[in-house]
Amino acid sequence: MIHLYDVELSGNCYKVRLLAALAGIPLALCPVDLAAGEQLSEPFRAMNPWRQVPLLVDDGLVLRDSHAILVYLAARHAPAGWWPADAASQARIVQWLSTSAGEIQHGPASARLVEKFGYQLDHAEAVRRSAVVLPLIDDHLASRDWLELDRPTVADCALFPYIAWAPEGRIGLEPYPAIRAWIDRIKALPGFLTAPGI
Ligand SMILES: N[C@@H](CCC(=O)N[C@@H](CS)C(=O)NCC(=O)O)C(=O)O
Repeated sequence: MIHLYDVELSGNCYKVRLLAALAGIPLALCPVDLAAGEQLSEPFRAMNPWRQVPLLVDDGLVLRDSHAILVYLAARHAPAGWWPADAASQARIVQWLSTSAGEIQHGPASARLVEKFGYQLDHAEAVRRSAVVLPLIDDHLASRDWLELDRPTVADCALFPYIAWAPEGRIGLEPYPAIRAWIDRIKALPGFLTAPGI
């Protein structure tokens, strides 16, 4: 059984739960109580010295980082299509994994950390960064249904949580009709898994 150390309100964890649900990969969820500092405990640190979720354990393999986990699960356990076989298609998807870890993390995800969880980050800066990346994504999606390869892939799973949760960081999605339509398309996929506030 594949185990995911998980926090329900973490977008990084939701990326993994979403792919698993859409691709039909059974996961055993192991909830981690961040507020109680469980990620700092000795048993958890022994598995992940970075003290972060998500953390995946599969048959002796221990993996941290949502994007590494997405690639592994899709390549190893998902039906063909979620992670393509050819280098050019893989690289096209990795563009979006980098966008997720960079512009999205420092934009809408950071704004939500401030508004929902009280983190001492610069909300105005997160709003400014969101106002750069969201129009680029909206333009990109104006002429296609999915981020790459004309089908849902791990790229869509990586970007969905923090974009769909952007309003929780006081970043409205009204100016972005193509993003809103993409969110609705993802929600309509067979097996879609929701999360609180989505
Ligand atoms: N690059 C990592 C970032 C993971 C991360 O920041 N996880 C947060 C939850 S979303 C965490 O575990 N924080 C631990 C803490 O707040 O002490 C990924 O993509 O998974």
